[in-house]
Amino acid sequence: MHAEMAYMARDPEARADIKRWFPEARTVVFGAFSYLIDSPNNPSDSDGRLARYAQPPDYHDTLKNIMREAAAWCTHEWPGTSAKVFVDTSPVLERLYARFAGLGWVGKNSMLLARTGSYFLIAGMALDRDLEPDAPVTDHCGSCTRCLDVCPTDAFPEPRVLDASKCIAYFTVEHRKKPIPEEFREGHGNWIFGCDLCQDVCPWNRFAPKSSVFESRLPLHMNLEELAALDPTSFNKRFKGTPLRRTGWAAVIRNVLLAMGNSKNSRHIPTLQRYAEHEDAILAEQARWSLERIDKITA
Ligand code: B12
Ligand code: SF4
Ligand code: SF4
Repeated sequence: MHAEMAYMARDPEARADIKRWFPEARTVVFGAFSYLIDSPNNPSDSDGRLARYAQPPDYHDTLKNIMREAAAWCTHEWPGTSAKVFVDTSPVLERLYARFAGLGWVGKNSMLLARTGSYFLIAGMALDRDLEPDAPVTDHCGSCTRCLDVCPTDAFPEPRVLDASKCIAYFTVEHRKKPIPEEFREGHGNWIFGCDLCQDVCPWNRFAPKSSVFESRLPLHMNLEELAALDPTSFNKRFKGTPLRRTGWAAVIRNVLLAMGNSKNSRHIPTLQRYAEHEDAILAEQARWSLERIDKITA
């Protein structure tokens, strides 16, 4: 259930077997890095919401650097050892390996989850050397179903299985060059980048520690009108070094226009009217849908 993320279907055997990617691999070492910085505080209905992982600067470089330092330590400590580092980009089923490495269990929301919650990112390295493995962690979801119940787009066909083609995190971040399908638009609420609903309700996240490696680059809420006023150049400048830059102006503005419609706030009507005439057909259509939604609500 990959939606249209082509890279996910690439080389499936290597993803499941790390030795196809690094034949000498004997051990996989994982790090978990909390990205919890702030908590959302009373957004107004003129604000859009960002997922917590989008707050720090794009995490790939930070985590790669930390793991490279760890790899350098290993090769210095054990001469002749080779190590390969990976963060998202390599063709490895990272969560599966991280689970076997004892970092946590797979929660019903499909996140890797520990007694200290799930607000962490993972990064790994493979070594051509045997190390004593940690024991896998047992499942502590019990009879809880909060994450399954809260998902506004019904993205869990069963516990622990995510249908990415229904997930707000997928639509707002990865589904860039197409409109958001109508059936999911209302469910998006005010999310403009990612979604944390199925984590925010998880009782284990009450124990989540604050990040010690990431600093805040963006707030969790951003004013929709200010975002809609950005053009591609000012957008790229404003979001340089953040994950919003990779998703790009057109897709983020599409998300902003959708959030304006869902806000039910008539103050967004002039901006939506302007975008309804935009040369980008996806933005124009989204603006018209949102205008119609506000009209219906305010009538
Ligand atoms: C593509 C991708 C997405 C896609 C699709 C996600 C998906 N589940 O398939 C989209 C865009 C939707 C997405 C969303 C998010 N993502 Co993402 N994503 C990835 C990426 C790049 C690949 C994931 C992948 O291969 N999926 C395919 C499935 C088959 O594999 P899997 O999910 O890794 O592992 C599953 C199987 O092994 C299976 N499994 C294992 N054991 C068991 C046992 C049982 C009993 C069962 C039934 C299943 C099962 O369940 C595992 C967990 O889902 C990874 C990085 C990476 N390379 O792994 C980050 C990653 C998974 N994402 C991450 C994050 C933070 C998020 C978001 C929270 C971001 C946000 N706030 O918007 C959301 C969470 C949505 C959710 N509830 O899962 C983190 C998760 C960290 C963690 N603690 O788990 C990762 C690991 C990135 C990282 N470097 O840390 N993501
Ligand atoms: S991230 Fe949001 S849309 Fe995706 S599964 Fe979780 S609650 Fe549902
Ligand atoms: S909300 Fe409940 S069911 Fe979902 S992951 Fe957390 S503990 Fe498990």
